[in-house]
Amino acid sequence: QAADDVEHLRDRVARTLQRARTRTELLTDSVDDADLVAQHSSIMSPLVWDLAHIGNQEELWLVRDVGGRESVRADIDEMYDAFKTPRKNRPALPLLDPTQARAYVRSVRDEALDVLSNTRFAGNRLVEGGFAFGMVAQHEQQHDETMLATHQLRVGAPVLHAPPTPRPATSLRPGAETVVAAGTFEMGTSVDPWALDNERPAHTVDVPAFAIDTFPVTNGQYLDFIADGGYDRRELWSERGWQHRVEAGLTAPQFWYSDGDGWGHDVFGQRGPVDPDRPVVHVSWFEADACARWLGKRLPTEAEWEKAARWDPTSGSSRTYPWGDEHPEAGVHDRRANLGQTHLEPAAIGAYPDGASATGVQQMIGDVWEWTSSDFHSYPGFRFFPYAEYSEVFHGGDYKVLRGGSFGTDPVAVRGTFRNWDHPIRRQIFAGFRCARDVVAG
Ligand code: AVJ
Ligand code: FE
Repeated sequence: QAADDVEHLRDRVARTLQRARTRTELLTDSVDDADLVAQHSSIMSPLVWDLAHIGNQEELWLVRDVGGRESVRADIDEMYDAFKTPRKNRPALPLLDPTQARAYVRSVRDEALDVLSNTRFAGNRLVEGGFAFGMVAQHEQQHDETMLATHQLRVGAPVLHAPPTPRPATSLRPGAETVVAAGTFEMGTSVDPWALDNERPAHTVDVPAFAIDTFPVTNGQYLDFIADGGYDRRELWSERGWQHRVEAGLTAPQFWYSDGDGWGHDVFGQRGPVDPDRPVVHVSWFEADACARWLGKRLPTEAEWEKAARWDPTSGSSRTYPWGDEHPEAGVHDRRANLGQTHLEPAAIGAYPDGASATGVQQMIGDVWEWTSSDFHSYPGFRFFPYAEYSEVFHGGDYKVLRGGSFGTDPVAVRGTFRNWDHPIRRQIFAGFRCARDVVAG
């Protein structure tokens, strides 16, 4: 029985690592070498840096730490350490060229799979439940989402293609709301074996009653905000938000262009009209905050978002995903969530009724990352594990928490407890938002 469990976990780990690698290869083999080494934006790395960095992290954690083995390459750690080498300096480094980077990640993977075949997932916290392997798979998928954002920033003929998103079952009203009753719920987790340090530990949070939008805010709602002068009305913006809006000259989401009488956008090199039924994406926290105010609402707190996603009023317990504890299917069209770069855009609201939470809120996982009003802080009892640079060093910085994952996020890299964070000015990430508001206890 125990041997069966070990075999089963090894199998799942191997498949999860392979799925990440298939995605990485698609993102790095679909452009030519000149594109791979180019820096498409000063806030992004050259794709070839992401590629070798993925291999380097896998070497550090699986080959050297878990496996206790010799280095595959001991001389490149510093170059691929995100802290020692800020993004803007990366293009000037003597990086591995595309051929070397591909060979490097292949050698590391061969070693890591050998380590995997020898592990029994016991003996220390790093390997228990397959944690280090899960962490490395999530790390690669996080960079695959970052590389997808780099693809969106790159100019040139389209190289990525995907089938269309499903259509909504019925037409649904943007701005529809669900009320979540006041009371405590369990936030975070102490038991999910692949949950990262910042999702831990589970703790009880008391949340006053609130209303939350059933769907993310749509392009249609956002178009109305623009048409109503949203970008020119100082009173809708926070002080920092207004300053940024003026300095950066913001007039619409990133990648939108005005085509005379309407708005179009550029999606992975393809220009087309903005679909009013899909969630808005590529907005900064400042824009989300202003639009929520224009809608007469506000962004949800992180606790409100998680309660709406996980709390089951019948049992009083918290689910892993809005629909329950069953993992979303990877690499295929899942009926519950738009994840995994299966589609290359958010789906229209109402397209995933099977993914609704116990409280009836839809599309919380997948489609677009959702900005919350919360700053990124640690939970009570937090201890970094296994390294402080994953999240501890960002706690208390100028970061807002995002929840739920996007169409670009792999299922292994998101769940009801998963916490993402970014600077409030950032909008190259696949981020949108949904609104909430207080409800007066009656
Ligand atoms: C959790 C998405 C903010 O990309 O900066 C990748 C993930 N950490 N390598 C990031 C991460 C180290 C991280 N985010
Ligand atoms: Fe990284």
